[in-house]
Amino acid sequence: MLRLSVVISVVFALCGCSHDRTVGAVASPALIVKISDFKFVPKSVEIKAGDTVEWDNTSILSWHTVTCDPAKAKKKEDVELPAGAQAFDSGRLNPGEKYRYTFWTPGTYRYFCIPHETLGMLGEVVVRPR
Ligand SMILES: [Cu+2]
Repeated sequence: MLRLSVVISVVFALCGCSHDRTVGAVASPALIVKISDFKFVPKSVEIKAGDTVEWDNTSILSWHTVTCDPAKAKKKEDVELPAGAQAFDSGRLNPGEKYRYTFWTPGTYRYFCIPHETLGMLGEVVVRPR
């Protein structure tokens, strides 16, 4: 059985077929930001307009959020959105859960984690024009 699956994999690799299991129109991420130890890693990332970022909560115990919404920040300076960009919020991300967001408006986005904003759990996405 193992040999058969190896043969099938080789055949698929040789024929160049796409066997992507992604369902629906969710874009694959340009990069991944890990959420661990009450930090976003890397803290600051740079992408191009239309790219998708995935946040991956690799924490064992804590839930977190990816929140870029001035209305939800305790401190104004912890959040920033380019003019015309929509606020967004992942909601509660339990350990092992992921969140994806596609950035269309160029500029600087500064975001935070709702329960840990005061601990300095902050991140930044810089979106360059295409
Ligand atoms: Cu957090």
